Amino acid sequence: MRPSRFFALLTIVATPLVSHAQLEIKQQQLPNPDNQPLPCHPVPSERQLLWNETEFYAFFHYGMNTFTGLEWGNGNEDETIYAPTQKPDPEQWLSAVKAAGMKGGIAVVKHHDGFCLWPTATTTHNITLAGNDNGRETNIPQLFADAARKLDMKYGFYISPWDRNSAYYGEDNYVVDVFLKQCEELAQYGDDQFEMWFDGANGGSGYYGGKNTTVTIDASYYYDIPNLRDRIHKIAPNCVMWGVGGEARWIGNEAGWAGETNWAMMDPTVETNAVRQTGQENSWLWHPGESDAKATTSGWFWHNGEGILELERLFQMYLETVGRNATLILNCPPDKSGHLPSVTVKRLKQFGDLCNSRFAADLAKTATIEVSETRQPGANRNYSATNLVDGDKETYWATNDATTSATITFSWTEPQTVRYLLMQEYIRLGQRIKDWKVEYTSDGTSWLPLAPGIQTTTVGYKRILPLNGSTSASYGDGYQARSLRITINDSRACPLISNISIF
Ligand code: FUL
Repeated sequence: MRPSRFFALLTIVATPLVSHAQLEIKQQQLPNPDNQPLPCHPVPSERQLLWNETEFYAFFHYGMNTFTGLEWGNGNEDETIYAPTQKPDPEQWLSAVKAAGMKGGIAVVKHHDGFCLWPTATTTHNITLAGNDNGRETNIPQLFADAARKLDMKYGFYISPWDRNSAYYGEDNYVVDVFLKQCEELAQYGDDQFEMWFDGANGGSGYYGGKNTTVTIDASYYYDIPNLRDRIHKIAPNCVMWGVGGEARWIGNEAGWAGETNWAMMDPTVETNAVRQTGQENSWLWHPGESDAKATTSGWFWHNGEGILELERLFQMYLETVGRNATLILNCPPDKSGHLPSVTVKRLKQFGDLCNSRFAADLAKTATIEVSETRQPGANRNYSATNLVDGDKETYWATNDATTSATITFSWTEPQTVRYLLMQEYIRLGQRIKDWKVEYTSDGTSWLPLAPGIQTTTVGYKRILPLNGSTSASYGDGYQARSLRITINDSRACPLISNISIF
């Protein structure tokens, strides 16, 4: 090649189509008649936003282990062991959790033992060979999806990538002919699914079609996740692929708590539980946290003598997950009859009643609101403080671009008893707030701090602060507030808040 042609080619290759500086100028020049703030990246996808709004939903661990008493079956269990004493009733499961205020549920339809609760074409290890008609004739994912639609709830399925029954596990054809096909079969039960749950567990050893051996895989590529995502999203576009699927993250513990500081961003290649619990302020990926926890006292699956957690413990979990910018998936295992036991049903109803009474009258709605600054309105959009209390998730209060600190003060003519503060950022444009505090005054002059000992750093999709600083005994006598003041000390970009409630 002649040198001049070589250098010409090099110049073309070395010149980026649009430099960063040019891109910024272009963005600023875009017409913006509504004066909308620019996104503060990364931002959630539409399906991640919808998923976040589900907030609190149930896990139903039910299957072969319910009958063997194991937590992790080996994969060699005879199909006839699965023999529900009554016809399993997913509508009963979902009705019970709806009474607790949950907005949906995920049914485990294949655990690590590989037994499938639907008549799959991929393996004979499924309900068609169950021990009785109750088992053989109950297609769990089908009934679960039907019940969710009837009850106006969201639904999805847990399908274990690890399969201790399959002779092919560890080879390519397990992924192509078994796992991906099973996921596709499940997607066919409804294009309105909100989440598929892919557990990371892989204990290695198992029956594996009689090999009784140990198989190790590298989950970072073995399950062909990009292909899985594409195939499922073609069928169910709003279905978030959880865990191994890479669209939402495990919160790093199974005890029902997220970090007080909790960013929705995280680099998924960082694998420490400490980072999963807090996320990362400066990460490149929107990777929000979900906390999986048990409502009962022993297993994920129901066992003889299974008890249910105390009401206040459940409420604490709620505050430490939903109240800390994570979603909560709370496990409520059906028993051998294929129903939730009556103690579970009763506790769930009590929990719903407790939440309804503690979060009853929203005092923010009756307050006068004063803010230190309000963003300049646009032609068809304003950013005023009334947006904080209008119940519309698409409106928000904002400051001007250059302002990253602000105060919002709620005042009443008479002192009010306050116990909880709930705040929500408008996360469609990114999670921003990184340092804030809350205070109150009862005499109108001296301000006292609230939520002692709690890190008031992040907010995110939802933050609920117990104002006495205790998540385990949060109710108490409350505080007599004539005014309550929120001070935002620092934010990654101008703060955008869609909702504030005070109870
Ligand atoms: C874990 C699994 O190994 C447990 O059996 C359970 O399904 C839990 C929700 O996830 O990693």
